[in-house]
Amino acid sequence: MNKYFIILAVAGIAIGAGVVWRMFLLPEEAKPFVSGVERKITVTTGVNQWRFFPEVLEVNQGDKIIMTLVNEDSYDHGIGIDAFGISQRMPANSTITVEFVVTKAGDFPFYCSVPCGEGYTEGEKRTHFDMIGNMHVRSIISETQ
Ligand SMILES: [Cu+2]
Repeated sequence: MNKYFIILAVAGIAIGAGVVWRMFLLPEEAKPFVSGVERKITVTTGVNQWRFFPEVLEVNQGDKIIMTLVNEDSYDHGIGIDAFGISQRMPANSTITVEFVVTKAGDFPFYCSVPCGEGYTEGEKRTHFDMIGNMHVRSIISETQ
């Protein structure tokens, strides 16, 4: 038998199994969900704070997040939200917007993705690595809103 036919047949079976898994076997709460609701959120850096404001974000699964990012510092920051494929530079003294849909529920960390130094703010030493936060995505199934 032609080896290319065998390769194609194996690939076809693998893809078919994946489709069956996602359509029929995947638990309901693990399926990506889109609600069609838009939610506007603003995240700022402050000035020489090495902190995101706010550090905890609460959203509902399926919402389209329109996130306004305000960098008030005179140097660049960035925001990374790995769970939703966000890696966005926040240029100095500027406001930008990113949009994404939170298709899955859970707690997802976000962090500064651009090395931005360190310093003292209100007597406390803070660094780039302190710029972390948590995005809590409420499940459409297991939590009430
Ligand atoms: Cu940083």
